[in-house]
Amino acid sequence: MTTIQHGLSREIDTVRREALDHLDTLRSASDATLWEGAFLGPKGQVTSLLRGLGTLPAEERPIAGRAAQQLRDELAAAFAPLRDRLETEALGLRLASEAVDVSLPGRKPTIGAAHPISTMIDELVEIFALLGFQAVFGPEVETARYNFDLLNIPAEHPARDVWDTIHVQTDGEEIVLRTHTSPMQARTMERIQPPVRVIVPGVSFRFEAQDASHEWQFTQLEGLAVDRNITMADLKGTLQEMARQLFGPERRIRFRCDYFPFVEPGVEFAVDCAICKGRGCRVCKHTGWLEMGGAGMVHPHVLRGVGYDPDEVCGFAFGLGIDRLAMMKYGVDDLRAFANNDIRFLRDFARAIG
Ligand code: YSA
Repeated sequence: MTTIQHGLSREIDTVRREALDHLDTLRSASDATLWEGAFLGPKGQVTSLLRGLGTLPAEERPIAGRAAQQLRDELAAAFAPLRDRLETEALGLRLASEAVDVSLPGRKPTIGAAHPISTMIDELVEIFALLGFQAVFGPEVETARYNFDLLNIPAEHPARDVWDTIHVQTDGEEIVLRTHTSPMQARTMERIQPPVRVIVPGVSFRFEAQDASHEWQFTQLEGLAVDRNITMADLKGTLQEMARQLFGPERRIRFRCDYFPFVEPGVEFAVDCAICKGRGCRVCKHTGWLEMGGAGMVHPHVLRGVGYDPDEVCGFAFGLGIDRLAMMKYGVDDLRAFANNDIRFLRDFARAIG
């Protein structure tokens, strides 16, 4: 053996020992990849040994080449089964971690429900439909002409102060957020001829302090019936039947004289407080009764204002507070609960009324 062959043989032995020692320490597929790169890869130690053969004298190359090739084959043979085993283990681990557990319970979708006030409106529309009333809807931003003038409340009339009005425009035509649903009385009568029987559910707005029975934005239900020979008894019977259908026979109702410029005579309509069962509480201000609305026989000025002849036709009208009806129906002691969107209240409510 020449000196050169001797040196190469030592070098091959060193690489073999190092590679085989290192092979024993491999524990994962990524360890195996690193090992392969370090010894058998294009920049690995065995490959650089083979490349170095080119620098040997021609007569030395065949022997040295065989020895280096033998090392390569030997290491590749030792490495292949180990790499296969480590790769199979890695695949097993990955499959186990990515597996879908089909026994896990699914996530329940959140199902919404109608808002209590919407439920109340639907119920009222149904009750009044059975009594022959059709639901119509009108603008929430209204002219003073419909909100006041055509309801017999001209400018400078002191009754305008009763409705704490939110103005949208004061220059030119006076525009307001409607303070009640009553403007739809004139709008409806201008459009159709008697007999008229409509209800108007909708939002109203007032610049008003809030408490358990007052909101600055609330919902009303207007009612209007115009025909020949309509009397106060028709009004009373209609509201009595509505209350019976809505609350059941045990809830008592009360009519007392009241004043509204657009009716003559006028009444206030109240029910006995469902919160304290008429004994008196903070909601009914310790009277045992809660006002639900105003009503009366349509004033001749209003009929004349829309072109009807008050000698030929007459009618009744009413305006009910839907939030207050809902308070009494569902035993809610603060009407602000309907507007502040506390999800727990709405969820309990949806559960309670199914
Ligand atoms: C009267 C006669 C008619 O021929 C027609 C309608 C009316 C009612 C009149 N337009 C009106 O608005 N009267 S009212 O000011 O007494 O309100 C009627 C009802 O709406 C009240 O009884 C109450 O139930 C409700 N309401 C009024 N202001 C409220 C309110 N609800 C909650 N918050 C407020 N701020």
